[in-house]
Amino acid sequence: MAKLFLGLDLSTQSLSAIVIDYNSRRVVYEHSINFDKALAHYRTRYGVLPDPDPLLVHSPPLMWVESLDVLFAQMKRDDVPFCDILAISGSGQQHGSVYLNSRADLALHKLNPAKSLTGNLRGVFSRATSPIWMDSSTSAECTEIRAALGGVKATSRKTGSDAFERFTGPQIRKFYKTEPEKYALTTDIALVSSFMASILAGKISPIDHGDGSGMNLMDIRKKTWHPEALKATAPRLRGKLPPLAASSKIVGNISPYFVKKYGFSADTKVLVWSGDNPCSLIGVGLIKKGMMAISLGTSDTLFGYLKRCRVDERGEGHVFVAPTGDYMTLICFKNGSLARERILKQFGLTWSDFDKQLRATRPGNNGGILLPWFAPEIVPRVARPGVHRFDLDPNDVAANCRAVVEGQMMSMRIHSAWMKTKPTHIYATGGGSVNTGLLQVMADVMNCPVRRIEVSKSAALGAALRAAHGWFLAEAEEQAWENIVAGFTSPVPNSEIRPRAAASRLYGKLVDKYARCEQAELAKA
Ligand code: XUL
Repeated sequence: MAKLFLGLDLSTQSLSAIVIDYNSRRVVYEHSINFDKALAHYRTRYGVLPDPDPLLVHSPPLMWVESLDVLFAQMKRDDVPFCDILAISGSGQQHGSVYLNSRADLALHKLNPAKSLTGNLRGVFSRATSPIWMDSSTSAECTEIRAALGGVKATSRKTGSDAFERFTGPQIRKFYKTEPEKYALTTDIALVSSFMASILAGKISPIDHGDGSGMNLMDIRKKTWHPEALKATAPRLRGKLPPLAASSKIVGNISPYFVKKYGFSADTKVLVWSGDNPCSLIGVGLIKKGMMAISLGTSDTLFGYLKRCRVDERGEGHVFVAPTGDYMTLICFKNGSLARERILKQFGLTWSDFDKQLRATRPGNNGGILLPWFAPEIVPRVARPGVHRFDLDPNDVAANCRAVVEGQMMSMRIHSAWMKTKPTHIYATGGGSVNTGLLQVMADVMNCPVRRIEVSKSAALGAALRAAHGWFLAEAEEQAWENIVAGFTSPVPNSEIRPRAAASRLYGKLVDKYARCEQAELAKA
């Protein structure tokens, strides 16, 4: 007998669904709705509203509402057995916020299946557009909040992260400052995640601790709203925020709207949604101390499980509550593939040439160092781009290929040292992880075995696994997280790359040189 759980993922560009059968450990259905294509009438590009100001990045929340009807209609056509789904949870792009007026609560309770979701919810917004994680227009508000909370170190200690432009608190503060009348008309502020859960459950949903950690508003240790942070952000804010809840919290049974329209069972449980990064942590299977993943994309992201709450007092890395109730970290390096591709282009190489050049050079690159800040960097914070070479000939093709990768990996090692957790394994994902030369440098620099995993849709899978976990918990049949993820998340067979002792020893010294070069350039800036 199958045990079906639905995981949804509302990302920047699409809404995706994964249905898993927990008993057979299989993904039995997957589908994605692309906003630009399927909902072209909202005129988004890559899921966001074009704006002449590059700092302003908003999306229309009504588009997200409509995408749910479009997705479920397709799933119905595909004969997904909605009536057998036991529980649903979801993953939302983190930090984005939705502003609701006094009509929202009633409209959610009374969703009318004779109308579409947009027909039901068109009038519930006090702000027509939602700032999302790509928005970086709130530098002034970050400075104000950081100052009110006592500086970078204090802000990180209190909320898990320094104040960041895309985080929800600074975004709310800007809304309050620039549109005070609309702020006053706002009765409820939701995250993308809690907004979608509210529609499914037909009532305002709590914000889960994981996504709540990305707001600069939650006390990262107590997992409650932080009174000082609320005060530093905007007046009367507490009354506009929902309660916070653990990631296993059931919001309620699914709204009758979905029962009548699509044939869900009235008993289907809706769990709180979480952010895409906490969901991906589970989707990739990082549930134990020492488990870390590095995703090699346009930007490189290091994320990992933390048993205890420990924050980065330099304010570069983020700490979020993990779905397990423990913690996770996320450190984003902007110059990932972006930097590797720039070297590739500069020397007219293909990826296979790049790999050959890496193999033709020796670990340590004879002391040659490259700081790969082709674009402004997030970690470490570098506002003005610049590529800096030390003991490195800018025309030496092979040495530059090695230097960009070694530089990136050494930077990851240096800027994740605050976690004080030596990884037992690193799981490499993302486009760049097919390059084994690159993974060897990663293993040698981090002095840790690297395994490759394929994780398309890791956030939706993580959401489905969270739904399973929460459902079993509510049935008083709690399952250990190891059981929950077993069979759904596993490395690519024979993909393990082990660190080489001599190379690791050499990097142990070279990181000090890299750190000195970095410090020297940061001091100049
Ligand atoms: C994390 C972040 C992004 C978004 C969208 O801090 O901004 O990863 O969650 O994916």
